[in-house]
Amino acid sequence: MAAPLLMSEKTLLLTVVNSIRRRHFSINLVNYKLNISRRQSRFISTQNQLWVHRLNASSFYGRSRSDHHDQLHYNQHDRHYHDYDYDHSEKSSKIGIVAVAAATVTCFGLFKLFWDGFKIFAQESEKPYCKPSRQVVIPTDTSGLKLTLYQYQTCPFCCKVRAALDYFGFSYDVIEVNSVTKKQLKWSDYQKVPVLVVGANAENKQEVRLKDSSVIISVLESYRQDPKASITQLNSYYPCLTEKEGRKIKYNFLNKYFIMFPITQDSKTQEERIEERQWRQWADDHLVHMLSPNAYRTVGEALQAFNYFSEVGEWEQNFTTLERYVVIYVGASVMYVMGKILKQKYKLNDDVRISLYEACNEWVKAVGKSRLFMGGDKPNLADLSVFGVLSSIEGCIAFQDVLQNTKIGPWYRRMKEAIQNHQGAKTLNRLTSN
Ligand SMILES: N[C@@H](CCC(=O)N[C@@H](CS)C(=O)NCC(=O)O)C(=O)O
Repeated sequence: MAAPLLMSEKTLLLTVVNSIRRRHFSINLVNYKLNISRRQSRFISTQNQLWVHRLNASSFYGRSRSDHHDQLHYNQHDRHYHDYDYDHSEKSSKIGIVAVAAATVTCFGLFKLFWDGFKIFAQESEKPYCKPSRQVVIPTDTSGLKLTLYQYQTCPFCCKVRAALDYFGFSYDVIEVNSVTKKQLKWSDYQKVPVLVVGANAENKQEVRLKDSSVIISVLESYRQDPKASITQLNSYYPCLTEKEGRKIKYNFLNKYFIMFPITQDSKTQEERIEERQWRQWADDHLVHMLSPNAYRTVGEALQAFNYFSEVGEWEQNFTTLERYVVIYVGASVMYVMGKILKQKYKLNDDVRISLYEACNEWVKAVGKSRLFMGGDKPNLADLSVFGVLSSIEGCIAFQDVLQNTKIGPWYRRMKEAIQNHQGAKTLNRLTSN
């Protein structure tokens, strides 16, 4: 990956350039350990800069706070937040050496920047045409967005995205990705699903590839709130930090539970927003971990689950017979073992069903008796996320057990109806046709 290298060079460059400018050499570069969600921050963009705005504070956090602090900003190329904390005590007489070093580093940095940028551009532009597995057409969709969802039909994260797309009445094409060969995703350096590709249009000169289910949902919701905003710009508010974990790459999308919109258009209270974010995160960080140990609890249940996935994912149409059998039998065996590992990892009850029931009851309690949905009379993004995650195991034995042993049924059925009828589409049409 080019980004970490680029980052260190840019950091070095900035450090040297700033040191020359200020004629100070002792610079203490402090990596900001910024936990956006904990700070409950809002980002407001100005071109390539994101200003960090604390909801509870009256001033922009990102503005120059003193002579000793540069403003906190996010630059598109950095992929890191930095605060430059200058120590003004030391002065140097070695300006010449530093100037030569700076020039060398600058040249090298610029060359690398250009080269890496070119490689990324070349790599990203190679997406071949892929025939959609199916098309969802909502006649009332006036958003003007051409959406293509790369997905696994029963991946909980993809189900979350579909729940949001369907509820809000977006039309979209679906490309079912082969989970073994991933040939439909060969063009992408990000090898996970879902990926939502937004085609080029008047506002978006180039197509935009949205990664991560929560980012996708937040971008779509931000767009719904402010249909004049470009998707490219909205996507830039969710920068991705990558980290190598052995051979794996870990992706961390900042702000992914935050909606970016003009303050004046927000009809929710701060408490409602916080609650919505918390439960969206809960769906990703807690509820989702209940699924595999429960769906693949026994070899029989694992096979039943994979046959169900094959049916709803239309694997017969999308994969060759051999591929399908490999995925079903190998997949079921692997996931049976994985289920046991995940049970340990997430410290689930010995009887994994108990943990699943507890999670569902926790959600029912959070919604409470006085509201139809967590969002009140209509679902909010937390409702859609929890529903999406649970719906991924709808055809599994575990889900039937959940309906029989918890009180989640009525809420789940209300959600299903609201989504099937695209009840959120009214809002979409009203917002986007203005
Ligand atoms: N945080 C991501 C997680 C996505 C994810 O882990 N997706 C799984 C499928 S459920 C995946 O693509 N795993 C990689 C693979 O199948 O190779 C999101 O919310 O979209």
